[in-house]
Amino acid sequence: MTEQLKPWSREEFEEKLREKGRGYHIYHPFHVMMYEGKLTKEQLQSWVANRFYYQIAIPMKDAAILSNCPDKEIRKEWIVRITDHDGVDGVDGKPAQIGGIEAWIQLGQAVGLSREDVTSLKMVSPGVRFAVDAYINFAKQRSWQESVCSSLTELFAPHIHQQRISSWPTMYPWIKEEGLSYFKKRLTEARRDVEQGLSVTLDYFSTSREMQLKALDILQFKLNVLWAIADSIMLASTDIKVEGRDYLRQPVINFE
Ligand code: AHQ
Repeated sequence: MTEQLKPWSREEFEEKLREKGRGYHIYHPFHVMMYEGKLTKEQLQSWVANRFYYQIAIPMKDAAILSNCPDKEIRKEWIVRITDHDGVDGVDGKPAQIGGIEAWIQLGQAVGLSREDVTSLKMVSPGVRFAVDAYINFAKQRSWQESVCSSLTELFAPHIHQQRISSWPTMYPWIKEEGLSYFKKRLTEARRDVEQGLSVTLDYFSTSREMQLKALDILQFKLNVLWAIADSIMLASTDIKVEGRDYLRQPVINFE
């Protein structure tokens, strides 16, 4: 049926992509509680430790996209996403660049975790692993254009990074200021990333209404990945009381 419909104009298509922002994880109750200063120190620590699993996945996801992309010009632009996260060692007198993964570990230390608490992945919940692995596998198995499209949740990322930069010093004054450097770093990187991602998506998927609807479904898949990550972190870091009974989030099982 959709094949008879004309494709949306480039502007309309971009608007439809941006309208998907209504499902962005900034509206997830866990992130709303974070913004409102309602998270405990333990919940913030759990979020940082769990989200580390997503952060270390990004370069692998981007390398999967590169491995599927035959276009040298696209690869020359996309590859910077890997060094943004892995960093660059100082060579020939050039200064080293700290990457996002190291900055995230410093965020962990700023919220009171040890480097080992974060890098050991011992605090990462099964649901977070499942959602992040689904994102990496998507990038490995789908076309590079579809995986580029899935990265477009970053259309909405500067807003959530700015929220943290603006609210944490007031809401969580115990967090060391340097912990925010990751979010400040991403503000510019995300805006640059999205320019390329949007251009590829608007070009590749605008051949038909059916393809444009497919792009919206791909973006929804990634929105679901981010939402599922927040769901899992919220469950792993919140004491559950149901009908007056406390359910420990880490069940204490005494094997007699
Ligand atoms: O720190 C984030 C990041 O580096 C990326 C890369 C991009 C992608 O390729 O999917 N998405 C993304 C995101 C990052 N941070 C998330 C957050 O809430 O801190 C948001 C997330 C995104 O919007 O996709």
